[in-house]
Amino acid sequence: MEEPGTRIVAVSNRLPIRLVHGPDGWEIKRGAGGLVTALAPVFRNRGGIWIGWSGGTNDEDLAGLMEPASREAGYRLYPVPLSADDVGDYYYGFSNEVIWPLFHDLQTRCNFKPRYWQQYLNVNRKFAEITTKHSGETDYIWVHDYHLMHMAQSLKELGIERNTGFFLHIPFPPADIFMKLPWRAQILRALLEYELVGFQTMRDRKNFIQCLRHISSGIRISGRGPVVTVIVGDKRVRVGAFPISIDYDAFARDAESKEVADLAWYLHEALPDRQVILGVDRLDYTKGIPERLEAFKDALSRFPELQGKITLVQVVVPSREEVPEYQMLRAELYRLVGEINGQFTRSGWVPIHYLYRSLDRSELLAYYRLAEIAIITPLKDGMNLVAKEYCACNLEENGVLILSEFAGAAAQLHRGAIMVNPYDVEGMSNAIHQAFHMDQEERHDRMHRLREVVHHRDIFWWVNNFLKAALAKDLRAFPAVEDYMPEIPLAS
Ligand code: GDG
Repeated sequence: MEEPGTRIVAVSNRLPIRLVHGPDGWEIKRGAGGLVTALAPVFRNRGGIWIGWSGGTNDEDLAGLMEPASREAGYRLYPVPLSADDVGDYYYGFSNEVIWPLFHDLQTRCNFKPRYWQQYLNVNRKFAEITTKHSGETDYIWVHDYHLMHMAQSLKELGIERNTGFFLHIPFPPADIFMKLPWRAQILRALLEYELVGFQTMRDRKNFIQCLRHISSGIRISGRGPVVTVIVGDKRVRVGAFPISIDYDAFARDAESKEVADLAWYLHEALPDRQVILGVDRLDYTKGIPERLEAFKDALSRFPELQGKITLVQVVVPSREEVPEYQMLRAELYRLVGEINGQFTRSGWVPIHYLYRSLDRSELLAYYRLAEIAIITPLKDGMNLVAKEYCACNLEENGVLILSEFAGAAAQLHRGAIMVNPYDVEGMSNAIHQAFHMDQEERHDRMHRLREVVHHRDIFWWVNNFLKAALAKDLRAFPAVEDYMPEIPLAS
């Protein structure tokens, strides 16, 4: 039975928008990245509230922009104002120099500064205050990702009762790694303040439960299947695995459009008589891009029949460019691409086409559609939506997916993909060779299988599963947008 009044309040570090300084001052554009791509279709259909940081530090200038942005998005946006200190220590510091590397098993990149933790607590409290201001007791507060693990506890410290759920988009590391975190007990206890904690895979859920056993001996698990109840003292918390996904139908439909088909044809015409192998990643040291370039180089050396017959199109979307480590990675990629192209290029063939920019959606889909092979080899990844998007757009079902064992997506896609260890350069090079020579029948069988999985386990399935575990109801039980945003006229 529908319970009117329950609406979703999503809380994430960033609002699903980007601020761009244009000739007439600030303009708001749709944000990029996995979380926005996943949740935007859900909110577009059902409305809701989204609370997050705007990405700037002078939100007074932006107050007037939120109304039109909310109207355009179809859901309400409320910014959490952050100071430069907040951004430095909570975002760049604790989130990106501690949790991000640690949770991707790269603990040597961590910088465990005590002051980062203090600011993480302060900013989580700010998010809790804004959430309190804009939500009511019957709302469902759905908190996203590693920046806000403490938020449910912050709400409780403010004396606020809400039904809260948390979803971690990145991996949860094994206990051997997690236990290095100086604030391990505080983080685990804070996560237990949510009513539901969701992970991408069963592996992440298992790691989390093992870490809980390290800090508390009296843990009991009740139930079976993807969602179980963890009982610690008098606390009962639902803990589940919910592999995030994409709006499959929208990707498949848009890939079929004339615009994308024409663009794909045009782009492939410029690369005649050869296979395109595609990589698409945010600039990040977790994505395994240098190792992949080394593997491509190795493949060109050991399998010379590939020369002139295969082109790697590597798209790298700029990200966290203010951070020195990311600047170093960018420089390393330019160096590697230059080295490989310098060694192998010959008249009429450049082995790597390197695109260091964000593509518009049609261009991205055109590349997905035209690529005979996709190579997605993160060292570790919560899920990796690019792998799923490639499958959805492969309408002819003749593409080959090379996928890292350490992407969350591997749990669902390992049967159809060629699986690789992203640290094994020769293994990846062999996989490129195998994919290049794969016959049409095997390509079709594998891609058909992959597309079935992504189709049946799409983003709406993901949201439904999470909400069912959280509230025992699915998306249809949430009111349509006009029921609770009457003062905002919908798109005219
Ligand atoms: C985090 C986790 C998890 C990429 N290039 C362009 C572009 N993109 C879009 C893709 C995709 C998204 O960005 C990237 O998502 P990923 O999942 O691959 O990676 P993260 O950004 O690291 O996301 C990840 C995800 O959260 C969701 O839970 O899967 O593991 O790390 O949707 O399409 N979009 C456009 N132009 C580009 O050039 N328009």
